[in-house]
Amino acid sequence: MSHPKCRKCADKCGKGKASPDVLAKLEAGFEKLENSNSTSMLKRFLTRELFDKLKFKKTSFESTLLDCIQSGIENLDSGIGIYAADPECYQVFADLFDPIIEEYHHVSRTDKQPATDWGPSTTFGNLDPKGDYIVSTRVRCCRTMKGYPFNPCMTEENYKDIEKQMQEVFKGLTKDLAGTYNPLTDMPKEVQQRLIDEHYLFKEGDRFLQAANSCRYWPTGRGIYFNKNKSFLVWVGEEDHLRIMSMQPGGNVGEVFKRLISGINEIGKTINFVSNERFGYLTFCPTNLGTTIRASVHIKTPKLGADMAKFQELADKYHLQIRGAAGEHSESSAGIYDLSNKRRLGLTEYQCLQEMYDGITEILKAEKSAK
Ligand code: ADP
Ligand code: DAR
Repeated sequence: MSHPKCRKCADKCGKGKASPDVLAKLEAGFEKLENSNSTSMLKRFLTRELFDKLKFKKTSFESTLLDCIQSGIENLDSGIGIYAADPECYQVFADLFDPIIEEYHHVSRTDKQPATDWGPSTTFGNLDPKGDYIVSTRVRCCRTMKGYPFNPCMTEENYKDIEKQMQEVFKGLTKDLAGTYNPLTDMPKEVQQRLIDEHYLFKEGDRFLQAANSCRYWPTGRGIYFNKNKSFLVWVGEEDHLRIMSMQPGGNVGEVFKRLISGINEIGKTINFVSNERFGYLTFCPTNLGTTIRASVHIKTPKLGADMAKFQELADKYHLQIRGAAGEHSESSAGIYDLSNKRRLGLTEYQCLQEMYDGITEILKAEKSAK
């Protein structure tokens, strides 16, 4: 089956097998990786035997192993080092993706992702009613639109199609979700930078995404939707086709979660999201599979931050990830940290929120009792 919309098919680069040019790049990349001291999961799991088994394969979108591992070859300091170039990659290159997914998400080969379950969002209240510690709360999901590959294999038309479909969907959002779509193509640089600095908008592709061929045709087909008070937002065309998020100042997790559920359900009435029974909602990066939920707080924990080894130990105990307040690959500033659930595959949406909620509750106790 070929996908006329897909770049690779349009290039007609051959049926079902990687081209000699791709094979040469793969061999050179594998040798570079093999001779490096990279500690990425790609390096650890891609043996020569597995490489030889996978290097000729292509998906029906014409994605190759190179499309998946090029970022990990370019960036030897990657943690993971691999992305799915299209949704089929999780099957075609399963021998490489499976062990990485199982180790990262602590799931087994036979596990199946539970059905979507948002639970009673009224369970979650305000973690910090006085506002002494939690600066803001955000819950985000990633979604893939059926029929399209991911970034490395997308055509300029694909980006435009997805953006056009979403602009129609956004017009139908009402009440608390009503707002405007803001394409990056029309956005003055200073407005873009301010939205990034205020934590609403994604940064321009980092080196990992650049090397994964995720930034071609930029900024075509990229943009951000937000409602009147920027508490419901949708990123279009960044790392995933869609990043859907709800956020607000303070620690009212229940309000943030309820708004996300309402937004996702509204968008889901029109857009077919890609999912399967093993991995739930499929995403470009395997670290985001399953519920795709990252529920985070920006929290002032200067005392815990004074001993990062101990702070990390506490975060690990509650399956929390510590990031800087400017997002991934950023450092904390002024004792404010981004704390979020680490697990998103193998549990329900409700359980992800419960895990974050319970973990942050313990973190607050520890910060309050720290000397
Ligand atoms: P993602 O959450 O989609 O993986 P990042 O971690 O890069 O993406 O965060 C994207 C943006 O969202 C960054 O500007 C980051 O500061 C902001 N952000 C994440 N969590 C929160 C939060 N709880 N409150 C405010 N901004 C947040
Ligand atoms: N470059 C990837 C990042 C993995 C997780 N972050 C994402 N998906 N934004 C790595 O292998 O480090």
